[in-house]
Amino acid sequence: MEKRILSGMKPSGELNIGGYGGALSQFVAMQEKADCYFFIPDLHAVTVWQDPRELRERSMEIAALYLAAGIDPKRSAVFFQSQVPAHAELGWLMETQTAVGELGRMTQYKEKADGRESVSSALFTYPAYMAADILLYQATHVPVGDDQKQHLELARNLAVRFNSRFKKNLFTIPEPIIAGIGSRIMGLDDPSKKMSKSNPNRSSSILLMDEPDDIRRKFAKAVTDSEGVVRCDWDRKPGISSLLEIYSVFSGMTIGDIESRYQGVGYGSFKEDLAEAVIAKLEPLQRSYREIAGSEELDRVLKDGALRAAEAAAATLKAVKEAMGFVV
Ligand code: ATP
Ligand code: LTN
Repeated sequence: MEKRILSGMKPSGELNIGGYGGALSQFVAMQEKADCYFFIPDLHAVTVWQDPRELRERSMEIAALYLAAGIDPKRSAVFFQSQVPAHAELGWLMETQTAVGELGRMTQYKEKADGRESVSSALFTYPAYMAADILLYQATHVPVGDDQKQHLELARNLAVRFNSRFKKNLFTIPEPIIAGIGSRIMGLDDPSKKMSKSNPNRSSSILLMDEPDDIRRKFAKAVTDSEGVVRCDWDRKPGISSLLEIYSVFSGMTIGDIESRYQGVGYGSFKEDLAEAVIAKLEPLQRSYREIAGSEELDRVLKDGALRAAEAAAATLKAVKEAMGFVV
């Protein structure tokens, strides 16, 4: 069977190296080997409050960053979720077969709802819509960070459920692809929490568009431990372990090689070299971003991507509606 890949990053804030390690760097590596759909899940961003002007700007920024990172629009469809109405339509149908109990167990929901006086019902039902994003394109593989494992499991369960309740082979059962290295990059200020776009503390994340001096300053201040030994140990040394993963993603070196290189050397020079490795990778990406952002070519790519996506999505949606008993 042909490989078909789908994934996306929400325009809920400025992209950071967490999303790059867990997702974006994988997208680029995979497009050679598969039919790819890389979308911007803007409908999902509004499950929490977004300022309308910022949402529009962030959405265009992410689209430009996809291309700047190396996604080739000739090979991959790049598009906004909100421009393909089939996402919302299949999302509704998914919701009808999803139990409230299943959604209540989702840890991302629990974390995002924690401490808020009121949350939108969309934040709760959103994993059923994420399943629709994936199943609409009959995706075989979905590259995501570690935090999305549970959502992928729900998408798989829903695919199996539809296939058994309505029609055999209606949906392809998608496999998650979770990178060995880079799938969990933690906040620089608190290594017990993942580096997140929605965190208002700007020094907890390295943004893809950060200036070199900001990157050096943020790494220098990153929370570590008092042992003074550069080694990977997620239970006892989550700060250093996460920095090692970042180093590995950005330098291509293995964790073992990095540990050997910094034997007997303090955290100071390890962090300085880490900053330089990240800057070296981000500089060309930022240069290319500046060329692409605001260009007519980007508008054309997005329009073409939405058309290609809508065509693929329409075929699945029609089959699902027929199987469920709608008059089509
Ligand atoms: P938010 O904080 O607003 O929920 P996010 O950064 O978690 O945003 P997305 O940008 O939608 O969410 O995530 C896009 C992809 O990047 C997902 O596959 C996610 O698993 C991955 N990702 C996000 N943050 C990290 C991280 N810190 N480490 C590894 N992968 C990550
Ligand atoms: N839920 C993801 C973003 C997302 C996604 C998807 C990822 C929405 N739909 C489909 C992969 C496939 C998140 O919160 N990071």
